Amino acid sequence: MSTAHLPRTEAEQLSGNPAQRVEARHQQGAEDASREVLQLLAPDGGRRQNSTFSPFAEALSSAQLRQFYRDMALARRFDQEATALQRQGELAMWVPMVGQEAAQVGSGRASRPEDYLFPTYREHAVAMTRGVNPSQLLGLFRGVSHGGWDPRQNNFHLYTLVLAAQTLHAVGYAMGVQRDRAAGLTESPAVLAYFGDGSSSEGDVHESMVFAASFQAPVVFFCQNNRWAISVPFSVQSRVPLAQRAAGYGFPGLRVDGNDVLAVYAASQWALEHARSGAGPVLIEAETYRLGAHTTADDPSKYRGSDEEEQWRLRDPLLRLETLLRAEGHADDAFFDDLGQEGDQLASDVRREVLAMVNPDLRASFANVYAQQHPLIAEELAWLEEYEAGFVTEGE
Ligand SMILES: Cc1ncc(C[n+]2csc(CCOP(=O)(O)OP(=O)(O)O)c2C)c(N)n1
Repeated sequence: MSTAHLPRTEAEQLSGNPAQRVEARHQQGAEDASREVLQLLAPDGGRRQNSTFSPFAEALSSAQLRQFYRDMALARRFDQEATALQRQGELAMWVPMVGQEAAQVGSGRASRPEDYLFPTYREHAVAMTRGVNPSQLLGLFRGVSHGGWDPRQNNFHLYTLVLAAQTLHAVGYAMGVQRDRAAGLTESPAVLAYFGDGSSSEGDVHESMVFAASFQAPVVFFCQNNRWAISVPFSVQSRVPLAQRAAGYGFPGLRVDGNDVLAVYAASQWALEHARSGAGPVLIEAETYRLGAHTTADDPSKYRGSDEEEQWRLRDPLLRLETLLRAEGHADDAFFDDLGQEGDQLASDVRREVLAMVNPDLRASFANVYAQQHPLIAEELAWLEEYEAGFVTEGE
C-alpha cells in the first residue's frame, strides 16, 4: 500500500525526515532520564547529596579518598606507558582505558577480597585495585601468554576477548557461590561481571540476566557505557538507558555518573551488599567515555567528532577528585608531586618487566590440553617436533 495519501501527523509535518524525528525523540528521552543519573561528585568538584547513597561516600576517610586518586592516576600512567610500548612495537596491540578510571576504581575498591570479578579486556584499573601486577596484564598483548596471571590469587578472572561470554561464566560462578553458602562452605562473597555498552547487545548478556534473576544469583552486572562499541554509537545499542532494562528482568538497575568515583563506589557497595545479602542481582550502568581509541589499531577520528571528545575531557574523573581533595584539605601539592614520581617509577618498572618477558615453550601448550595423555595430542606434538627439526639453525 502506498503511504503517499495518508494524513501526516503534526510532528511529521514539522520535520519531513523520519530519522531526524526518531533522533529527536531519543534525545528527549535521554535528557529526561539524565535527571536520574546518580552523582555525588559534580564536575566542578563539589559534593552532591543523595539520601540512599551519600552515606557510603561520607564514610570514606581522607586516606581512602587519596587512595582512589592514587589508583586512578597510576592506572592512567600505566595505560600511557602501555600505549607507548605498543607504538614502539613491543606489544602487538593495546586496549586503552583512559577516561574510564572512576568507573573502574570505584567499583574495584567497593569489592571485597573474597568477591570474584570477571572482566572483559579493558579493566586494567580494576585489575590494579585487586592487586594484579600491571606488567602481568601485558603478557597477553605481547603474545607471550594466553592469560598472564593466576585468577585465583586475586579473585580476578582472565580477560575475555569474546564479548559478553564472561557474563555467563560470572552467573554460573555466582550460582556455585550460592550452593557453597547453602552447604556452609563459604561466607557471603559476591560476583562482579564487567561488560560494555556494545556487549549489552549480545545474547549472552540476556541469557545471563535471565538466569541470574531466576536463581537470585549474587551477581552485580557492571556495564561501562563508554558510548562507543568500536565505531557504533550507543544510540544503536539501546533505545533506553541500559539501567532501565533491569526492570524487565526483575532486579534493580542503577544509572550512575561513571566519571564520578564517589557515585560509582557508593552504587557498587550498595549493589554488592544487596547481592551478598541474598536479595539477588543488580545492574549498574556507569555512564563514562572512552577518551582514546578502541584499540591501538583503531582511529576514532574516522567516526566521531573532536568536539564530543572535548566535552568529555571537561568531565575528567581525575580532575574532579583532585578539586575535591584540595578543597576539603585531604591532599596538597606534595601529594600530587610524589604521585607523579611514583607513576614514572611504575612506568619504568613495567617497561623493564615487559622487555624481559620470554617467549613461552610451545610444547607447554600441549601439556595443558587434557589432564591425562591423549594420543591425538601426542601425535600433534610429534608433528611439531619433526617440523621444527626441519629448520636449519644458524651456523649449520
Ligand atoms: C562475540 C564477539 N563479537 C564481536 C567481537 C568484535 N568486537 C571486539 S570489541 C567490540 C566492541 C565492544 O564494545 P563494548 O562492549 O561497548 O566494549 P568497549 O570495547 O567499548 O569497552 C567488538 C564488536 C568480539 N570480540 N566478540
